[in-house]
Amino acid sequence: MQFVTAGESHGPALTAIVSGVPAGLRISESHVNSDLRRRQSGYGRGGRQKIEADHVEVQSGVRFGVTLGTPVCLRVPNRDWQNWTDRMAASGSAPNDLVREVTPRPGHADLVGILKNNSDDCRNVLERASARETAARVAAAGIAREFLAELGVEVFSYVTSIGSARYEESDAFMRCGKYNLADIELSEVRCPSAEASLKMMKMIDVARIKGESLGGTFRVVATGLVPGLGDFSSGASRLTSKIGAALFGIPAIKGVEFGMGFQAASLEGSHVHDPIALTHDGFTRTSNNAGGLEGGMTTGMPLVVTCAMKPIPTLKNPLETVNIDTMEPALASRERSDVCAVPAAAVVGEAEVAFALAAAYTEKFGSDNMHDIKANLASYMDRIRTQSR
Ligand code: EPS
Repeated sequence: MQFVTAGESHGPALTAIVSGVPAGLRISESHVNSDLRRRQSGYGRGGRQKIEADHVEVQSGVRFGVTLGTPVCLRVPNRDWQNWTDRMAASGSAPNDLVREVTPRPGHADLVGILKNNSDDCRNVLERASARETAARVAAAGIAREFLAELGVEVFSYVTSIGSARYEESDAFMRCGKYNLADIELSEVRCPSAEASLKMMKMIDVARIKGESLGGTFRVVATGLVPGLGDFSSGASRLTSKIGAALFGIPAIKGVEFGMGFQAASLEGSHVHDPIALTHDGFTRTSNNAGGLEGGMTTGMPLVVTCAMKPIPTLKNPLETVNIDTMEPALASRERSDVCAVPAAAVVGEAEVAFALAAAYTEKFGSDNMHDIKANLASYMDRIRTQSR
């Protein structure tokens, strides 16, 4: 299963084409729309989210709510397009009063993008570099999530810090698979602790008053996985590489840790590796410091990945830059922006992980149709049960 997206932040729409989708998978537009809504929400979002009400239009690959095994094309219209029709027109020439973006924002793709593409207008870069594009990824991953749900896999996320406000968890890698999802969804910052949520929201309030922006960390968790997804035989085929690459593809993600991550580097081996035990259900682990991956393959324990997001580059009190017309020092563009988008990024993280997992399932169990995939999965699980007896 693969996807590609197209579309600019203030163009008519974002589009995703998902290929390799098995036939016979039930798709609910309302499930996809609910993920799109979750991506738009979160304390600290800016004015743009008051304009948009993201929803998906299924353009191909689905008939009577069931996939045909053909490419699925999804469209998410941009409501803001109506305010940009002349400035973002696909044909004709630029309006006489067009204001080019000439003060690149430090931290955004603006400067390096225009140098790379030989452009005199940062808008030619920022429109696509904008995290608005992640709406299309979330839509695409809606297909992956329906597929995973049929195979008993659930993917969710929660926020562990915003700025210096942290949610202190004990035994996170074992416990996080058991969180009450309603607690996370009801928190305005997607944090399961009401107390930590308040601290994070206060942090965002202070940043807003100061004209600052904030980053943070979030975890993505997947439960119900079978052991052996991914591969150990080459670097690129390791699921760790694939999930890592997918998560680093989200704008502003600066770090990805699997399980214990960086902490493992400072501990002795016996405090890191997860002991193997045998139960009536087969092999298990008595801890999950590896975060559900060993040798680039799923262990069958919950997959736990933590991501670090940097603060959003667009600042109300902007940093210094250089005007690319005059080459004089200037202040960076002050576009409308979010103060903090960590809760939204967590939902995008879910999407990336869901897609990587769905691709791993189709790689292992086939991708023609749901009936055969389920039969292949059942036979694999039978064989594993026999092997662990
Ligand atoms: C973004 C700038 C803002 C954000 C946008 C990402 O958009 P605008 O410039 O239209 O105010 O709101 O994110 C989204 C629109 C979204 O849906 O997530 C940027 O520069 O990256």
